Amino acid sequence: TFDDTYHELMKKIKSEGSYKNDRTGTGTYSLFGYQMRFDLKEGFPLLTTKKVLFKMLATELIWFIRGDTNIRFLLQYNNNIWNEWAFKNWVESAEYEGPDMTDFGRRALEDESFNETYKEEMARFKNKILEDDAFAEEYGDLGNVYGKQWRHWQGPDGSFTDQLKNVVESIKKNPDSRRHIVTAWNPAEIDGMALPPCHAFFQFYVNDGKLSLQLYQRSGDVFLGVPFNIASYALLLELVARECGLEADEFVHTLGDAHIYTNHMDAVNEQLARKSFSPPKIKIKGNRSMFELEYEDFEVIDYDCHPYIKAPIAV
Ligand code: DHF
Ligand code: TMP
Repeated sequence: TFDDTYHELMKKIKSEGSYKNDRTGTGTYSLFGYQMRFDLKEGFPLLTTKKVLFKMLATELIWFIRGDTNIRFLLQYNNNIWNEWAFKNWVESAEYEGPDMTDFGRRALEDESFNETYKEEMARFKNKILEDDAFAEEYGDLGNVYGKQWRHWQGPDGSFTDQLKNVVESIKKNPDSRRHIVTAWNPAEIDGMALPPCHAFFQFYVNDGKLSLQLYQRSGDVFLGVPFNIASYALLLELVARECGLEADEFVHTLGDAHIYTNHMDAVNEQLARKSFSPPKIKIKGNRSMFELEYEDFEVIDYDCHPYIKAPIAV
């Protein structure tokens, strides 16, 4: 099952991963180079050994497809997955005058009274993003991240390339092409990003009326990020297949640095002890194009899963 494929990766990191320090100061167990294959003809790969919040990854994918890079859209769906990275820009700006938020991610875990102050500041920040247009424009934007690169890649002459529209057109017109590629990794713009793209590069492949997608992810937080990434790219593959009149075939997920954060180990063991259910199915309702889809157009059917497992995110 899809869960087994994912559990194999967690087990391999546990048994063969080396301890490695990382940018966030948390520490990880890590290995380099790993590939998983998910056959979408067997169902939709939303993991069942813990609850994965479909609404969060679906609204994030719609946000990418819209070419949006401002967290205001996500907050309107009560989606908080990108807050910390926008908040970081705000508290490090000259305009911020509140309590010191240096290293807030780690301090919030270690110091209960700081955690209270942090939660208040974060709540204030979120309200301001939702209510103050000028503030949102300045501090809600994550910079030249996924949405910008997928839809408005800027070339040296200033002109824009819509990689996503182009790839859909090339799949329709020239299915056998070996150049069906979208890249979010734009070396010249890495500096202007809240976080350099983790899911950096993907390619489509057409064979016998069926469409596959392979993703290269340079860095994978295997417990928190990767379950989202699997479901998100499987959903993208379903959308592009539907747009092109093809059947969705395989999602191939290639990882560079695949790691488990040291403070996720208990959560990982809890999940590994669970038995999987059969995977759910995904339904895309109506006939709106993938470029106009809304969250309400998606329906996950028969999602039986074990309870949610909470784990801290490394910032
Ligand atoms: N940093 C790190 N260290 N790991 C990540 O996975 C990550 N992902 C980012 C940005 N920075 C990151 C963007 N994607 C969550 C999932 C995906 C994601 C960001 C956050 C997350 O926290 N998921 C939780 C709960 C979500 C919620 O309660 O809203 C989960 O349990 O899946
Ligand atoms: P890095 O830029 O130092 O690699 O840190 C990024 C962290 O976020 C790393 O743990 C990988 C994780 N991540 C994912 O796993 N999936 C994602 O979609 C994103 C945005 C980040």
